[in-house]
Formats: sequence, structure tokens, C-alpha cells
Amino acid sequence: MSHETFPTNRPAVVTCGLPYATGDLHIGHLRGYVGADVFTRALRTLGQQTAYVCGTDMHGTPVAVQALQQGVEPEELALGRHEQYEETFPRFNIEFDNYGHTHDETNTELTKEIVQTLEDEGYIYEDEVLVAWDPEEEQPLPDRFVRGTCPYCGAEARGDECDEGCQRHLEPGEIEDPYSAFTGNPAEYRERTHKFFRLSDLQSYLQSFIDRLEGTSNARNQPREWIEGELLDWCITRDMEWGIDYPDTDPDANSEEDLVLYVWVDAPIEYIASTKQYTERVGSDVYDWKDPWKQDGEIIHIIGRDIIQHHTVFWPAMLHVAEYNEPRAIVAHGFMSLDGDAFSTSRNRAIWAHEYLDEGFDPDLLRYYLTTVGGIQDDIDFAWERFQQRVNGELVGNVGNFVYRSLLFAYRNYEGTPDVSVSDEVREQIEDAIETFRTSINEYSIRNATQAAVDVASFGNEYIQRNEPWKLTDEDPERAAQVIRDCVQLVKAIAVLIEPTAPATAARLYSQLNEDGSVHNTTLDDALEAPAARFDEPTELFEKIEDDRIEALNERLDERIEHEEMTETPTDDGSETDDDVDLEPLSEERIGFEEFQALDLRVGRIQSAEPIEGADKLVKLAVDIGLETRQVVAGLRQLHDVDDLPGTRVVLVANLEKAELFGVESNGMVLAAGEEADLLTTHGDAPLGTKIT
Ligand code: B3M
Ligand code: ZN
Repeated sequence: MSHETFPTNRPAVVTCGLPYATGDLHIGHLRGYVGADVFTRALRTLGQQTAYVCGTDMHGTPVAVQALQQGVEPEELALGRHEQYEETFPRFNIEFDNYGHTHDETNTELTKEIVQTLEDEGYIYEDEVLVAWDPEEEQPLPDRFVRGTCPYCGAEARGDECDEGCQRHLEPGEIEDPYSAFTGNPAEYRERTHKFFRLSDLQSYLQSFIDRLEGTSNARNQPREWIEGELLDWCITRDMEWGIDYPDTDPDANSEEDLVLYVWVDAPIEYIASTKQYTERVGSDVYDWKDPWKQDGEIIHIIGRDIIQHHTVFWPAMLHVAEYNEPRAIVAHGFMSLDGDAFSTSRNRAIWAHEYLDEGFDPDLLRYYLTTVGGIQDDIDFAWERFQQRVNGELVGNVGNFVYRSLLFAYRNYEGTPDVSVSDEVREQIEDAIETFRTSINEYSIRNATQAAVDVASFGNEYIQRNEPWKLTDEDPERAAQVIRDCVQLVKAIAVLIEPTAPATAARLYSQLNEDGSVHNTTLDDALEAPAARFDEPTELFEKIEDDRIEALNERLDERIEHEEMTETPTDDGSETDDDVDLEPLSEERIGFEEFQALDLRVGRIQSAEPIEGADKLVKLAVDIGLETRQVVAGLRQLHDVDDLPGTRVVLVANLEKAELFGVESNGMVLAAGEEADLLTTHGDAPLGTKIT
């Protein structure tokens, strides 16, 4: 089945992958949100009614793990991030029609309703499943709480995805040689009862869906292997507290069980919930969420290439059984690296979104870079020099140059647009650009659509050079007026065609042209409408980026990377993404001096240290605190070599309740900072046992 070309007369909804509420945004993250924003604006330029929605992904182990690390409640952590994202996106001219989150009421209710429908339709059953378990901590280890070996490709993997290898989704119980991502304890598998979605019954539906699917070729081809292979049923619940409760879980009947929905159930449902919230705000006469999702409309998902399986297998299967429309297109974008290496939030190897803005760079420059430096499917790289090259070469040198010289000439000689009609040559040129733009968007290529706008400027520069209007004003004033009239039309076409990629720039240009109305509401036809008769003296659209600025930026980045490398310790899971170590907020609650004094802190010295069998991080210490020697178990091995520890002066909490860890008694605690346990020491020679006050 082939789809009608855009624009259709059915409302569209464009979504982008929901950011997990786990970390600051860096410019690499922005690719998807910018890409989907550009695509949405471009659809509107074609005349397609479109809503653009997204929301924060609040649930799941990515958030739970980080909350645990930071000692805060997942909800508090997630809501804080949500507000931060909500505030950041518009600063990059990313304008969602609705930005919700997966923990809000709309999504919670809709998720429960949809899961109930799956159940009513007979697609859910209960079964025993082996769940990774930390036997020491007596804790289930869902998803990112466990690591091990991918059974498909042998790579080191997370519990629910082979993130560094074959990218497959992994079902609970699949990962081999599991161990806890926290304690490092070898995990065992225990039987638990969970809910399963009968994905295996949907093979033929999914095959036909994939045949109809539009978008990038990776999203259309990669899933075939999964769909045509053995389709495992999908475990849709987890032993966790944080998440949306399984709808029929009766809290009283099941008091020790915390069964919540797997994050990948409720996350994509936010696409619908967010659209619904948009309708609730603007009214169904303006935009009805039911059109794309239930009736007749177009659904386009723009996602990272690592989550193709979730969007081409699990998601359409759920939609199908719950009687929602299926996506028309899935556009899976590549990743971005930084100077040839992966961005790493945990290692601060990144250019943060706020840093880019604080530098004073126009967001449109980054939008342009992200959109044009590679095709959407390609992995791309960011380097300040390349950014400079593209900005100076294409935006300043080509687009900016053409626009400024044309408008300045027009202003000085005609105080605006010369009063003649546009020539056939130039009209045809613009018509071709419009056609390229339209075709490109129908092929989901925002890069080619943007190129159509830039090509108009290249043509314009060539046209003005070839016709030399500055020579014609005296010799052949009519011809000069024609050339400049044509140039102003080309400028107007550029404003219309570049708006999706560079909306703020297009708006500046439109106001320089003294056009009525907003460039954000223009459609392709406007590119050929006559420009305003009068306009003021123009100003330069873009500013050249100087070499010394790039040098300074590179230096700063190098210093940061070097610094991080020097202080770097391997993270417990070796992963480069997501687990960033944000500082915990300062405690709001003050304590009295007496409360502080209740802590019996003493100067001590480590006498001996030995590793504890089976626990990767733990070490057994004998600490001399003057009055006696204490045996203490401490998690110090990430940062400290066991053999180097004896002799180190430490601060010991002497009146902490005794505990037993790995069968070893711990009588006190040594103070250390952060996840990697940087040991606190003293600098003078305070006698051992001195109380710290
Ligand atoms: N929150 C982020 C990711 O895996 C995840 C996307 C959800 S989209 C419904 O890239
Ligand atoms: Zn794998």
C-alpha cells in the first residue's frame, strides 16, 4: 500500500523520542528534537496540518538507578529534569505543540486503559519468568540494575538491551552471567510471576506493517530480521515501585508485590497522551487527537536508531490490538560523536546545550549543522572547526552574502522592491526549488529540503554576479531593476524555504523584507508571491565565526577532556551514556550543632586492607583509632588500590550501628566522597582517635 503524498488533507502528528529524565542535554541529544522540529515545520510549509508533541520519559530503571545513586525519590528527580527540558527546548527554537510527561494523569490513565484493552482482547497472560536477583541484597534486579552477556552477540549488555553490541531488546532472564550493576554481586535467577503480551500472535500483522512503513531504510529493513525470526512474547511488567501500576493490581491483595508496567509500555503511549493534551488545550475544532490516532491521519515518529525495535515491533503491535492507527513513517536518525569520539555524559565529554547558548551562538546555526552535516540516518560528528566551516562557508558566505547584497542594493537604489514582475528564469528556478523541497520532505530528507533553500542562494549569487546590476543602473536601468526584482524574490523564497531549519533567521529576514504576517505560517506558494514594495536598510543575517573563538572553544574542550581523563575511574558498568553524575542538591534541612555532635567522628589510620571475596568493590579494613582498632567494610576498590591503603589516615564514624556485609562484620564507617568513593583524609598530624568537631 502506498501512502498519499504530503500534504494530505488528514491531520498529521510528528513525535520524537522522549528524553529519559536522567541528565543534562548536550548538543548530541538535540539531533532528534531538532530533526523532528524541522520536519514538522517543513510539513506545515507544504500545507500539511501537523501537531508536534513529545514529553519526558519519567519511568523505568534509567531514572530509578539514578535516583538511587543520588539518594532522591525518582519522582523528584524526574520532575526536576522535566522542567529543565521543558525550558531548554524552546531556546533551540524547538516548539512542541504539547510537551507532557509519562507520569502525568493523562498518560497514566491512557496507559491503564490501553493495557486493559490488550487484556480484554486476550493478548495478555501470566507466566513464571526468571528474574535476575541480588541474593545478598535480597533485591530483584530489573533491566539496568543488571548487566551480563548478550545471548545473541556475546557483548557486555544491560538487562533489557544490548546497548554496546547488537542493539537487541533483551527479555528478562535472557542475559547470561548476570551480575548486579550496583554491588557487582553475581546475580541469580529467581522465578517470578509476570504479565506477557502475546507478540508471537502478531507476526503476520507486523510483516504487513513493515511492508507499508515509510521513513528511513534502517527503520524499514532492520526489523525484518526480528519480525521474521522467532518473535518472543513480551514481558510487560517489572518488580519495581517506580512506574505505572499494572491496571488490575490490587494493592491490598498484593501488598509485597510491586508490579509496574515496563517503561516501554507507557513511554510511547505518551505520544498519544501528549497529542490528547494538545487537543484539550486548543479544542478539537482546531486539532483533534483522534484524527491521527483513531481515525484518519498521519503518524510520523522520529527516533534514535537504537530504539527501532521498540517502535517497529512492540509499539505497532500494541496499537494494533488496542485499535489505534499505526505509524505511517519511522525516521531513525544516527548518532553524533564529538571530535571522533562518543559524547559521554558521565565523563563530561560533551558540549552541553546551555554552554552552546551561553557562548552566544544563534541556535539556528546548530540546527543548520545538525540538519545538513549528514543525512538523517548517518552517524555524524561535531567539531568546532567543522561548525565554523559550515557557518562561515554556507550561511555567512553564501546565504547571508546573497541576501545582504541584494537587499542593500534594492534599498539603496529602489527603497525596496523594483516595480516589475519576476523574470521567467527566476520563477522557474524557485519552482524547481519548491519541487525539490516537496519531494525531499516526502522522502523524509530534511537535509535535501534545507539544501533546496541554500541552492537558491547559490543560484542568486551566481545570477547577481553574471548580471552585474551595479554596472546596469546607469547603462540599462530597466535591466538593473529586473535583476534586483528577481534577487528580492529569491530572498523571499529563501526565507520561506529555510524557515524549518532556521526559524529565527527566517523571521529576521521576513521582517527585513517588511513582509506582513509571520514567516512561520507561510507555505510554498508564498515563495512566489510578490515581495513588499518598501523596506528599510537591511542588516547582516549572520556573523562570521572568527578563528580565535574556535581556538578558545577547542582549548576549553581539550582541557575538560584531559581533566576528565586524568580523574577518570571506570564506571561500574563501563557504559558511556546516561549515567551522568549530577551533583545532589544541597539539603534544605538544617541540623543543630548538637545533632552534628552526636556523630562520633574520629581520626584513624588504616593498618591493613584486604579484598572481600565475591564483592568487586568491598575491602576489609583494620583501622586504628587510638583507643582501639576497628574492623570496617568499605566500598573503596573503584578508586583505590587495596595494597596502597595501609598507612592512609582516614575519618571514621565510630558510633554507627554495626552491620554485616558479605558475612564480614563492619564496626564503623570510613568517610568517602561520591560514587567512586574518594577517601577523606587529614592533612596534619592530629593524634589517632582525635574527635572531629
Ligand atoms: N526514553 C530514550 C531512548 O531510549 C527513551 C525513548 C522513549 S520513546 C517512546 O532513546
Ligand atoms: Zn547483542
